[in-house]
Amino acid sequence: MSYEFILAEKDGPIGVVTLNRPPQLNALSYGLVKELAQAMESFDQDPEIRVIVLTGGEKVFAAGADIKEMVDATPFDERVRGRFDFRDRINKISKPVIAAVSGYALGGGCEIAMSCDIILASETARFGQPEVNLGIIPGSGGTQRLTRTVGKYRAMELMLTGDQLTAREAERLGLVNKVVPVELLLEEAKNLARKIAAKAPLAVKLAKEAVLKAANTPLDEGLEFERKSFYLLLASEDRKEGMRAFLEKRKPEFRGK
Ligand code: CO8
Repeated sequence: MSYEFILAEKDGPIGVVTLNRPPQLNALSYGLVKELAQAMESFDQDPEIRVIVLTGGEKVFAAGADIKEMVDATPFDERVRGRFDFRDRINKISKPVIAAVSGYALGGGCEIAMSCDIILASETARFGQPEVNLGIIPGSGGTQRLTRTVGKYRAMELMLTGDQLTAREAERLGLVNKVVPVELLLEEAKNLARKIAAKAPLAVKLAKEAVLKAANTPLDEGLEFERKSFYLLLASEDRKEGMRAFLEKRKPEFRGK
């Protein structure tokens, strides 16, 4: 499939999606968000792909929702266009998604990064929720995901001032897994993706689901989900292969079954 506002390419078991509206700092127009949902779903359904890397290139991740598109929008326009329906579809991707963030990740851009599973950042990355400068608040998970990640007081300050975090600050606050030089960012993300892609796909899928449950469920319910997933994986061919390979001192060959 060819896209207008993003690039989507395969690199072995990795699906790389690049936001691609550089003159607008990858502002998240409806068209872009729609294509992003389509591309990510297409990789999610592709049996050759095991991990998705989402990036905006070296200069900018995304400077937020497209303000030009929003300036005259009524609540009804927004609802009919269904921006959040596309966002919800992005949140439902079942394969691991690694965000490779360089430059600005602001507003909806920060929110898209936070809805990924792992965030790698270049030294130039800047994270923020500047919506308050526009008279709005984050609309795509920022108030909840940022608060759960960095805690109430830092999230409150960021949300109320619109200030930005540097990559190092974000790393210290647990918002970023690792900071790397800009020229190495995509390769580092792909290396990490390859490492995950070599693991048993069903185990990876259920591990992701179980970790995500931790944010949304009481402990007892999360533990129950974990236990059921554990039993389920005992029935997979890959777990037999994984355990046998360990005992036979060889590399496992996982088939996602
Ligand atoms: N929307 C539309 N155009 C944008 C946006 C944007 N968010 N950000 C930058 N641009 C455009 C500028 O208008 C400019 O275009 P032109 O060259 O035609 O004038 C071009 O990109 C370059 O921008 P600047 O000249 O401003 O570049 P600077 O380097 O001086 O500044 C900044 C970079 C700091 C990133 C600045 O552009 C900025 O503050 N941008 C707006 C950031 C912002 O407020 N983001 C939040 C938007 S609201 C939001 O995201 C709500 C989320 C709702 C959910 C979304 C679900 C997908």
